[in-house]
Amino acid sequence: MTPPPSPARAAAAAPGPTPSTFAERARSAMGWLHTAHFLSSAPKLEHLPPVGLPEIAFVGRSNAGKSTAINTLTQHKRLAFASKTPGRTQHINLFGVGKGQVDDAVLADLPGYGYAAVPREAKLRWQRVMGNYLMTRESLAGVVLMVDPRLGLTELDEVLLDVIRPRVEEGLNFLVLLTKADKLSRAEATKALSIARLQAGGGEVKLFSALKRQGVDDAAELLWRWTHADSGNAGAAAPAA
Ligand SMILES: Nc1nc2c(ncn2[C@@H]2O[C@H](COP(=O)(O)OP(=O)(O)OP(=O)(O)O)[C@@H](O)[C@H]2O)c(=O)[nH]1
Ligand SMILES: [Mg+2]
Repeated sequence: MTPPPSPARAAAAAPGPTPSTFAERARSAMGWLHTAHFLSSAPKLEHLPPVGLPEIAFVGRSNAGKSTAINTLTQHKRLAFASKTPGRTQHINLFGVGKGQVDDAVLADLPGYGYAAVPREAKLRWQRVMGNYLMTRESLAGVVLMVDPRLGLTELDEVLLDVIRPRVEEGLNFLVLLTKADKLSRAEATKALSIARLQAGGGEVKLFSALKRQGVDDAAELLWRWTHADSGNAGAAAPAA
């Protein structure tokens, strides 16, 4: 006989009141993201446990701001390792997210690419690992490509776009976040957005600043929707905070 669900699981499954305005949905999504906690860390794809929950990968050049964005979105100071020194993140780090102590999604912080000081062999090895991850990770629900708009989409970003394009065409969620938007004037931001939109081939592109908390609510609400497409609430509401 199946045991009754634990109170935590039952609470997590309960739909709760349906927040209707964007502000309410974003607040709920931020509450959901705040439950993030370290799950596991792996130097290689084959060491990565299959979690079986919808996973969102943060990818991009070294120093683009991936780890900082995860810390900002989850409202934790040092969940992911952020640093001024490029190449800080060396492993694939997974973080579980879910209310009532039941994870219902995973955030993956990936090491950045394009860091000049990395030996060529290590670079190539890492590009293969990441290519494999993006092509084969079954539970992948979405990819957030973090791009420093002062550099624009680089050659390696273009390679990554090519790698994931077939999966995006099959429905994989994809978002380009233009990071460190606080460093741009309004005119520069507008220009960076239109260039990145062209380069991303019509994919969604948004401005993001961890420093000024710009675009944080938008990204949080989107991540929740990506990972709850089957809950019947897709496009509607995050669970009550
Ligand atoms: N001004 C500003 N600086 C930021 C922002 N986000 C990140 N940074 C800075 O950018 C640097 C790199 O940030 P990380 O989050 O470590 O970058 P990463 O993409 O995880 O880098 P790797 O782990 O090397 O791939 C740090 O010094 C951050 O403080 C932002 O929104 N505004
Ligand atoms: Mg990092």
